[in-house]
Amino acid sequence: MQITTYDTTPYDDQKPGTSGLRKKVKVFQQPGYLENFVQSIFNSLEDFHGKILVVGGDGRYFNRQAIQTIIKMTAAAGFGELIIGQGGLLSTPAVSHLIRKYAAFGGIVLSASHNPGGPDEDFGIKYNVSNGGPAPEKFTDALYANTRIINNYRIAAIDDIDLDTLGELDIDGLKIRIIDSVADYAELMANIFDFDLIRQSIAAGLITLKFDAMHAITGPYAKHILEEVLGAAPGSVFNAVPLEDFGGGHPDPNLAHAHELADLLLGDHPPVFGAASDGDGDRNMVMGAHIFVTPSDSLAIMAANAKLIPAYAQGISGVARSMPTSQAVDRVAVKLNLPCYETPTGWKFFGNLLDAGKITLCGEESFGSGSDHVREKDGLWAVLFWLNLIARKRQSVADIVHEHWQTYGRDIYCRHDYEAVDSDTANAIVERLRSQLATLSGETLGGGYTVKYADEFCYHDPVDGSVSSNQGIRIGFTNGSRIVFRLSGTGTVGATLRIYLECYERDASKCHQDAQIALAELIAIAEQLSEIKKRSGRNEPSVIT
Ligand code: G16
Repeated sequence: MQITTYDTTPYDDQKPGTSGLRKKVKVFQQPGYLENFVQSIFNSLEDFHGKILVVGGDGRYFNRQAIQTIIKMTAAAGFGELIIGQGGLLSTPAVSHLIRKYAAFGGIVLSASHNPGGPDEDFGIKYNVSNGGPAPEKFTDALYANTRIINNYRIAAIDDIDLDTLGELDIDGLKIRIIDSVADYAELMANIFDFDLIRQSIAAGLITLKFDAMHAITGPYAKHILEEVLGAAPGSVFNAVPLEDFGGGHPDPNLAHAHELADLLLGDHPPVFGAASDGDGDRNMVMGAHIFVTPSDSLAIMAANAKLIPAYAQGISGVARSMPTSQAVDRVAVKLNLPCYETPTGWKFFGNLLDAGKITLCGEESFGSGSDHVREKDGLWAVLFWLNLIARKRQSVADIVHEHWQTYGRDIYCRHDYEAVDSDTANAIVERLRSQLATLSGETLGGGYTVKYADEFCYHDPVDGSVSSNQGIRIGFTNGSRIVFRLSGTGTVGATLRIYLECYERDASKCHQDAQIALAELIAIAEQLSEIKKRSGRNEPSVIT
């Protein structure tokens, strides 16, 4: 195999964010940009010669070109085998599963998740380690350091590979396997859930459903599992063909962007169950007839009912949530006497807890939930969990949620995002908040919200002892309410400021209030403290979820 070494110079903007490197496609198309980053990944790894690498992406614009480049660089780097999804397609949870199933050294996921795709939109690349999960901070820090000093990259002189034909190739000792993107994942799901029961409930008409794949990666997975295996009516899965630009949509499963689904579920004659997932298939939104389930509530309900699912019938070891996620799951943990961990935003922080067996279920407010079956959040897994639950409990989604609130009370929750704010303005807002932390405790804000604590979240990983500081500003009140401020680590334009708001309502008769109304006073306090509207010149958040 002929290998050519090309001289290069570093780009200074290749610091991985919350979940890998995400930039505009045009940034990735700069000469050597992708190559620098991929070579820096390889330069940060040791002892991978002859081992397996899994590669796949969500099918967005630039996916195929990037995969051809990565194949040539992988060959030059000395890996022994490449496993690639047909057409270059693999959902993020499927990559995680394949790494684990085939004991691969690691994997490369090509996706910018829920961000839009197309020549003028976003692309992304992320490295996952041998447990199947996103690389930990220690690795991404080393990777970033390597991007700052890189001076060459290596490419093997091999022709482009046919990504569409299943089968095996051997190129000068490098084995390349093009595999069915769906089969292994579908088998895994069948081993977790009671497919027979779900199938019977669908056949009996007890469950009707709609799944919006948003023209993203879960289309083929959902078509196969929900329609072909479980027997949902043809057309139950819609927007099912992955497109390079997601059909011009924004593949973010929330009420703002999955509006086709929301209109169906909140309109006349809704199905029993509705769901959507994002660009790379790791996020989920769950709805029932005339009800939206917040991701935080969904996690709590899953934890409370895990015993009804075959894979978790023997009990779960513990639960975890990211810090800005509501405290609903904490209440379940207390009642069931389970350990409960609070981690920084970013799925990578759950990896150690899952590997150590300290938790079985985990989730985030950002429409992510998952379990120890893989090391990524998993959109379709969450959908199947809910279908299994509905089939077992023979209740509507609304009844399941209301029964939960009856038992535990409701953590009324919402998130306000201010997107594409000028970076200097956003940093000044964070600094302003930071400067108030030392003196806020004990103060009473609004009409009677007394500050119990005000700090910046710092995580001490209980497994490896690593410390992650500056993970978001928290202001907790004596009545259990909370405001959290964070800068997003996944945006590609300016800065995205997130405000997470929650209050607790124990009285079930008051649990049905509109979240924006119940949280109105906290929203006003958040503005008083941060002056986001005043300083950014915005009248309202870009998105409310
Ligand atoms: C990624 C991470 C999640 C995180 C989310 C939002 O998800 O894996 O853990 O919650 O980003 O992060 P941020 O608030 O920093 O934008 P995804 O689905 O985008 O890969």
